[in-house]
Amino acid sequence: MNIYSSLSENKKQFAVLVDPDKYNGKQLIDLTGLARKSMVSYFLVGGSLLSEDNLDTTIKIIKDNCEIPVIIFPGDIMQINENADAILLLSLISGRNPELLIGKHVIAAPYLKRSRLEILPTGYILVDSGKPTTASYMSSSLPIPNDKDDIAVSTAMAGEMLGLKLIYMDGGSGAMNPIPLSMIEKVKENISVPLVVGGGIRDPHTAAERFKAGADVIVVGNAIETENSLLEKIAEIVFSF
Ligand code: 1GP
Repeated sequence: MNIYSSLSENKKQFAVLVDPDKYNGKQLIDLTGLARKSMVSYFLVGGSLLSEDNLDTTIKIIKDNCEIPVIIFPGDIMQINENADAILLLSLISGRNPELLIGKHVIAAPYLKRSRLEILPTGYILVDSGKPTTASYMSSSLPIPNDKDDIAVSTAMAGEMLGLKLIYMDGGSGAMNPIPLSMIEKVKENISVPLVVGGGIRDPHTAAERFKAGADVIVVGNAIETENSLLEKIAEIVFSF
C-alpha cells in the first residue's frame, strides 16, 4: 500500500497516536480491536520522549492484530523501526533548531535508504497551545504564537515550496488548546499538500470543527489513552463528511 497516495485522496481521515510508554499489551489489543471496528485510517507510533523500550513490541502487537497502516512519528532517530509501514520524516519548520531541520536527517538517511519504510517528508509546525509541551521543550524550539495565522501560513507555504509532502500542525501531545480554526482555514487555503492537525483534540465536536476548517487528517492521542470509547465517536465524525 502506498500511504502517501492514500493520504492524498482528498477525504477526511483519522489517525490514532500511540505513545508506546502508555499502553501495555492487553490495552493495545483492545485498542486495535476498536480501531479496526471503527475503520481508523492510520496508527501513528512514537513520542517526543520515550522512557521505556517498548516501540518495537508496540508496533509488532499492532501489526499482528490489524491491517491498519503504522506510521512512525519519531521523537528521535532511535525511533526508526523496520516493522512499521512508513515514517514521518519531520522537518520542524516552525523552529530554528538546525538539528531538527536537517541535522538528524543526515544521520538517519543511510538507515532510511536501506529500510523498506515509506518516507513521508513532513513540514512539522508546532503551535503554542497555552503551555509548554514535551514537544516544544524537547525540540528546544519556539512554537508559533496561536494568534499569528500569517506566520503559520508563510511557514506552511515555505514548507511546501521546499518540497515537503505533508504539513502537520501540532499543538503537542496533551495540548491545553487545539490548533485555532482560523489558522487551519488560512493554512489550508494556501497549500495543496495534505494537512494533518493534532494536539489537544479531546471530543468529537473539536475534531469535527477542525475537519470543517480544512484538516485532512486529525490525530488524537492523549484523550483516547484516557477513554478509548472516544475513538469510535471520533471515527463516526469522519464518516459524516
Ligand atoms: C501530538 O498531535 C498529537 O503530537 C496528538 O496530540 O495527544 O493531545 O491528542 P494529543
